[in-house]
Amino acid sequence: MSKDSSKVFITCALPYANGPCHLGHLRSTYIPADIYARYNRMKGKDVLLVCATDEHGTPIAVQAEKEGVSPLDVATRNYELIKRDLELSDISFDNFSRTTDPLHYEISQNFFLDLYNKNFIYPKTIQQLYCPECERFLPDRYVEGTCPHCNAEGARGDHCETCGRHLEPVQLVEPRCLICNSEPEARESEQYYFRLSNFQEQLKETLENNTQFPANVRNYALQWINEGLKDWILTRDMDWGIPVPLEGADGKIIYVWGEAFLGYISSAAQWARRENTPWEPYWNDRAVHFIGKDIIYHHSIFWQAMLMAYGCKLPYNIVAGEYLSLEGRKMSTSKNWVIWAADFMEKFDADLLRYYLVANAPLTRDTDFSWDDFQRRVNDELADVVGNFMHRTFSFTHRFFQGEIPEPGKFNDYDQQVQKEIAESPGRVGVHIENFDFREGLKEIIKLAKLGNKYFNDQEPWRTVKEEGDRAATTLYLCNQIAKVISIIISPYLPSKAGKMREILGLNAGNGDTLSWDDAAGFLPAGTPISKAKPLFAKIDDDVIAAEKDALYKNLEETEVMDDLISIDDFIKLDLRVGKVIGAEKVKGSDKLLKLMVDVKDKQLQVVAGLATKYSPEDILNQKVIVLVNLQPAKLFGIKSEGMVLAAGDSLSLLTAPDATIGERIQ
Ligand code: B3M
Ligand code: ZN
Repeated sequence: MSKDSSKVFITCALPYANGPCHLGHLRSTYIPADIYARYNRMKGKDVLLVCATDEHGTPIAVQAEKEGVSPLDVATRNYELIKRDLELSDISFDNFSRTTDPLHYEISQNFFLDLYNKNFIYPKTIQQLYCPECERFLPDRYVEGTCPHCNAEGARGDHCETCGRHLEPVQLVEPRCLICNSEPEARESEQYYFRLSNFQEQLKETLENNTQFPANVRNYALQWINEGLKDWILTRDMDWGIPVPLEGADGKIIYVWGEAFLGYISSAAQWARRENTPWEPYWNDRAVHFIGKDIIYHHSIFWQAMLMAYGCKLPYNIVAGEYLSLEGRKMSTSKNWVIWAADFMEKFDADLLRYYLVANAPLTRDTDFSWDDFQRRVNDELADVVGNFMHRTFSFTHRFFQGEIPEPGKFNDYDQQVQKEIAESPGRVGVHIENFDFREGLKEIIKLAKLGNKYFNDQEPWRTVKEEGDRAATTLYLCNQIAKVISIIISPYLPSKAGKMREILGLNAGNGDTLSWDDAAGFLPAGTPISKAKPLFAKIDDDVIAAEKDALYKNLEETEVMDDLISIDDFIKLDLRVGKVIGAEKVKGSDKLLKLMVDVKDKQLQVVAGLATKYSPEDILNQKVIVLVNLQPAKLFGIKSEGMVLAAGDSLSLLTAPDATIGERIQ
């Protein structure tokens, strides 16, 4: 094969070792990276495709603490699962490492030290939450509390799910330690910061001038940069992680995002040691990162700034795959609204998934996995178009030409047009892949198979074979050439199916990466033996899809039962009574609140209610209302409120029970 000596360093975002892979991971990151790697290998480039599991970070530590095992146990278990999932998906890594590997520790610590020695990392004393009960500083995710912005409860130390804002643990109102539930206190602690703000201008320039970066990456990143970059805290007080390699920094680790990127390098370095060859030339020729869109910030800003500080070449591209939803709903592992890679691959070939996820939408758009659509694309596109074309070509060759590619006659215009398509398709598909438009490349291949079917139909070889002349031979000659070029250029997308196609054509059936892309359009000589056609793509039956949907929706029902329904015991806890409003006045300074006195027979409760925009004190006085009487007292506008008067949400329509007796229980 033609050898192009240039090298490509390709990485996939390191999956967290806190669970196996699902289809979302495969769609956004691993499948596109693998297509790109396989294509480049076929182009004769020297490719290094690396990844590793990201094994530090609080979620893994929290999970381990819950299970009563070590974080390394949790990480190891998940490393095995993830590695298996990625193998099942046919991702052709040259190396798959772990961030708990000693080499990764060494490389990350050296990198940290380098930046520290260059004064890009500096110490600063800050307020952090300390749990006196557990006797330790609490990392972000060990704390929960009320969001200071939107008042939502259960906000995490670093993020409020309700309003989406970033938080610092010390900002939480009424924080609680997630380990022991006691209230942590703010204490001073020294941490190390990375001078991210120094790189504001340089990053801006890089992003503005880099026309290679896809629009989603550039636009997001430039927006953040324009909002202004602050220095970034790079260490934590915690056991699980890579120790900060500085004196007096005992008990401190490098923040997981401060070392995870180095996993790209340490995985390559591990490979380089094994292969006894340097990895640096790969990085220096061209580095391409494949990531999910949720970590664009980290790669375009943090990582690039760290590389600038270190003083090495920046990545050629950062390709960010957008989200995959499932049957129109957001995927959720906690609700089991998810398809795990291993479950999928137990029933279907990886290539069907690879096809579907690429064909479904461009990488830069969110898209949806739907079982019906998956079935439709497999049946209508893979089976009916590609499979059918190959099958009729190979069967016909057997039936009428003794299983050999026939000698063609003179090409007419139509034949020449087909010949031209064959010659041009590898180039066209290649350009799309080089531009990271994987879907467009795949569409070209399907178009070629469609052309093959049309040509076969138009030429009617079943008729011309009975006539004088070599029309049928020419038709089948060209159809076999179409099959051949498809069997090669579809290889980055569907490596295993492509191997099966090539097996029939007597070509290298194994790893397509060793085939030359540029020679793909070369014609097989007449007389080349063709094996018997074997079905390449079986159609998926309706009942198979129905069973998958049933299983999936059952998960949803089960978790919804758990999530949304309460038991009768829960309901009984609510002490709802009929009460008579015996006093009502406006709360001074508020146009929403009324202060009510409600008689519920055995006591009188003071209730502050948000009803003033709809009811005047006179409207409400003497009404028999429904009151929740066992509510924890709270202060509203500085006034004590001991219960809740029920009203409909938006309309504020008051619930009343005119005929009921005061004190009667609602049940
Ligand atoms: N471990 C996974 C994620 O946020 C994270 C990626 C690290 S890449 C250096 O998707
Ligand atoms: Zn605690």
